[in-house]
Amino acid sequence: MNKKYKSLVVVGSQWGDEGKGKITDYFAQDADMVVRYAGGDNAGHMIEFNGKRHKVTLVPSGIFSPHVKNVIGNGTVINLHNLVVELKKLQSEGIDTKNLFLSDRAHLIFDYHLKTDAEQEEARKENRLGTTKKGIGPAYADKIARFGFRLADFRQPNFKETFEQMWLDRTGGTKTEFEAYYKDLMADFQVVASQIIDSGEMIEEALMDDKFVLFEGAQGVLLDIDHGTYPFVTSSNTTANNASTGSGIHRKQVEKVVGVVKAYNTRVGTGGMPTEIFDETADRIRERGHEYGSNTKRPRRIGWLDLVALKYALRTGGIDEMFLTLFDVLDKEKTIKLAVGYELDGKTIKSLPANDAELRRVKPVYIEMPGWETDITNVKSFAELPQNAQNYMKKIEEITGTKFLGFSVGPDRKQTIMLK
Ligand code: 2SA
Ligand code: MG
Repeated sequence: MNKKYKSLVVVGSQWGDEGKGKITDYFAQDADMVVRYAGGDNAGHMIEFNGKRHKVTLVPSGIFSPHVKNVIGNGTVINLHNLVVELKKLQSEGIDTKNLFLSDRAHLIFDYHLKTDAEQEEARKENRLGTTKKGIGPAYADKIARFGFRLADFRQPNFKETFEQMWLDRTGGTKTEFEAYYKDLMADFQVVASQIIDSGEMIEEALMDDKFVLFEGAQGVLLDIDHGTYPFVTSSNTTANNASTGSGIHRKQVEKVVGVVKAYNTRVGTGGMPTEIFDETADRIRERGHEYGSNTKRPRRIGWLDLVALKYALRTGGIDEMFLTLFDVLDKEKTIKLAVGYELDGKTIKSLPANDAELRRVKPVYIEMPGWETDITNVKSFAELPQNAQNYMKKIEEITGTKFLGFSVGPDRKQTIMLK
């Protein structure tokens, strides 16, 4: 059904946790390949089917569809140890992981990156970003500064010596400690060694062969290192623009971009969030939506859907169509607010300010919509939605000028409804 596209990118349109894993898994059932092009094991993608809940962090969500090849692209950062732990966990749940491939151009996260991440957060004091402490930022910093190591480097004859020098410099550890670390590293490497490939070549071949390739974004547009709410962002380009660079194909091979939009906003970590709310509505939404960090268990901040931020994300993210998720979480609300404008220091502004202090001062202009106060978790079509829920979707489309491709009313695969 979804094979009408050759390639499709699924990205988050807010601050992450929009339900990308679920939507990717839905499309993956018809796909031949699923590719992760950015981020690392800071992501947490939840997938539910046959009454079971699964989670992936670095492994693409296509792993739950046995016919799908899953590729971790060159734009990602890989913690080999955590990857092996993740693979073992999936195997223990009966999931076959042999269809996983890793780009030899992907960079690696080592113990010293984790340590630096924690130290930098500490040093930032009240300005800490609230990172996942997975070493993501320091690993990308090393990549850009050309101090990084890639999977391909394991093939270098002098890899051990070069890496030893870096490890000793960075950690201040002893040679004996290095030997122990290196032994574990090599053991983890051996687990995946036969699955290391050239991701660009593998994807290109699939596309030439008329296969359907899905690109799975991590985090969301507003956490993008360039377009997000800097400095409270992650260290990669999360937008669909990076699907090509981060996987080794060219931009024309990316056909369509689907932006996953949660029915309300959440954010985990620091930074401005104009529509944030703190009352019992926020608590109700947090509980109903299970809004806790999937890796770190941190309670997520809750807010009304912010259409100014969403329009910005649609524009910078090159999003063609939207997919509404966690729609049923709003079932209990009597009134639902939508931010349709921003005021900064008494003046109307058109879009998201680049400066975080300004973003924190922004006053959203709201419209209020009556809620549907009905359980929609068993709805099978748009027509079956209560009128007020239909109106909510239509209003978002009207204000953003972008159409919904579908919507989701619960965590299960079956609770996904396509509009066409
Ligand atoms: P990092 O660790 O350097 O990428 O953190 C930088 C900022 O990016 C945010 N970030 C996330 N936001 C939402 N979800 C993420 N994944 C996990 C999840 C997070 C968790 O799915 O729940 O378990 O807490 C994710 N990863 C990074 C982060 O909060 C910082 O604001
Ligand atoms: Mg998540």
